[in-house]
Amino acid sequence: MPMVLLKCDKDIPEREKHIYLKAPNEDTREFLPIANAATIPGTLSERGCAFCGAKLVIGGVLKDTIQMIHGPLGCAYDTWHTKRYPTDNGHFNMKYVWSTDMKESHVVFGGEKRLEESINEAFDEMPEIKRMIVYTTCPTALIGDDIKAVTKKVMKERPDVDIFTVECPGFAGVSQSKGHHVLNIGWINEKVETLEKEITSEYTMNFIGDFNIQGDTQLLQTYWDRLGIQVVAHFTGNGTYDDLRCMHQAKLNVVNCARSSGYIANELKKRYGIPRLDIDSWGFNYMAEGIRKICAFFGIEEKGEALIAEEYAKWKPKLDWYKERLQGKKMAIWTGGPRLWHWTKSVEDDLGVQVVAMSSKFGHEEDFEKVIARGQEGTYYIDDGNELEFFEIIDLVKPDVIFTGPRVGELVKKLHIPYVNGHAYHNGPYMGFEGFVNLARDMYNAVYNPLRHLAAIDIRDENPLQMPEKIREAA
Ligand code: CFM
Repeated sequence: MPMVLLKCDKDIPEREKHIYLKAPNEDTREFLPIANAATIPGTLSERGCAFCGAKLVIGGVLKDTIQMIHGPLGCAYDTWHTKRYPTDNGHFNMKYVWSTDMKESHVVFGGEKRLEESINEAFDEMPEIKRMIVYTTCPTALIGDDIKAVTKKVMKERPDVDIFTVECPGFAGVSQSKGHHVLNIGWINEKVETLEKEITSEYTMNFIGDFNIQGDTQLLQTYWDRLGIQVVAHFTGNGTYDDLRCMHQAKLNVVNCARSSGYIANELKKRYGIPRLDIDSWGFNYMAEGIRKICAFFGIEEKGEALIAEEYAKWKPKLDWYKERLQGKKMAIWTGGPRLWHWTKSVEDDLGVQVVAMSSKFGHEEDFEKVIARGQEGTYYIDDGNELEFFEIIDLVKPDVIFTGPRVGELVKKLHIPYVNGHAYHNGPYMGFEGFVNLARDMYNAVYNPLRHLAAIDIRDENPLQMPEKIREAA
């Protein structure tokens, strides 16, 4: 049976439709796991909320924008500082968090006044910052606070500021994926083409769906600079609010994360005729392929080849050192969705690593189409996996390393299986050529770290004087 009912799911048999085990000679299109559907009751879902998808993933990355969360304090705190997206202006986005700190009285009597005060207070506190995004949350959406009216009033009173509103409360969709969509569409409807910037190159593009995790964007920017390509806007890694208002000026949209940001690329194509080019930025083969496609579009193939040759000369020997040592290791990937299909083939081709289980928190069917096409036979493909399922899958496939978030990561550590932070990275960036060597290094350090063997020794049962020998044995 291609769809799998795990033992731990015997009381929620509907989960069978969400777990696929790829077998030889199958038409995999017939067996796509159900995805982007409401979590089944009884499942301890790992998903985030729709508000989080808009704020933590996309809006909150911007380097020059106040993020005003209109709601109780927790909505702001819990979508702040859990991802590492640095900026080249001193990490403004990671230093501060803003909230209207709604209390019961505001819920009863309305929170618009409170919001207006908070917006003004934030701008007064930070006179150098002139841009803001205001988000609704579950309580403020439920009581019907009109955040657009409030921001309009403030913008009238403060002509030098610009404010964007995102009305995407946590309950608006089945996962954070909904928040991506709402922000994408809101931005193109309200902000694109409200500003023009200076164009300095005949080659211009938007780089879409890359959030500068530990410097990804900044690393790739060195390639675009060397190729003479002007990036009009980064959506949204190390990006600015005003650059994103100029997205209509680019000649090409290059999309890395299609899941979170494909929507705006499609709209830019529809409304402005700007073509969309999807690339993978993780892995040597993929990165080289991406650079080749971009350069072919602009007719600068030779420049592209020179850059690839330089990067290979510098980084490929290092990659191969790790490949020799990682070859044949088994890996699991439990992240949001796209990284499954970005990574499964790149670690296989570039490092000889086999991906044996993948779980997506919020990927859609098209993400599963891609990952199953690129992934191996004998591998599990899971939608919205839960902890009990993870434990059972670990017993079935015995991975050497798991790329996942800290929450599940801390859990698998207790089973003495190493994890690498698949969301915010251990020591990134991971994109580009240099980045993939970093990924390989983190994987190597995780797999060969003797500490995890040590963790299996119960020191209460051991004579501490014999420990050094035990340690050597274990390692
Ligand atoms: Fe795109 Fe992302 Fe991802 Fe994502 Fe995410 Fe992320 Fe992810 Mo964590 S935008 S979909 S909502 S690549 S935060 S930077 S790592 S789950 S696979």
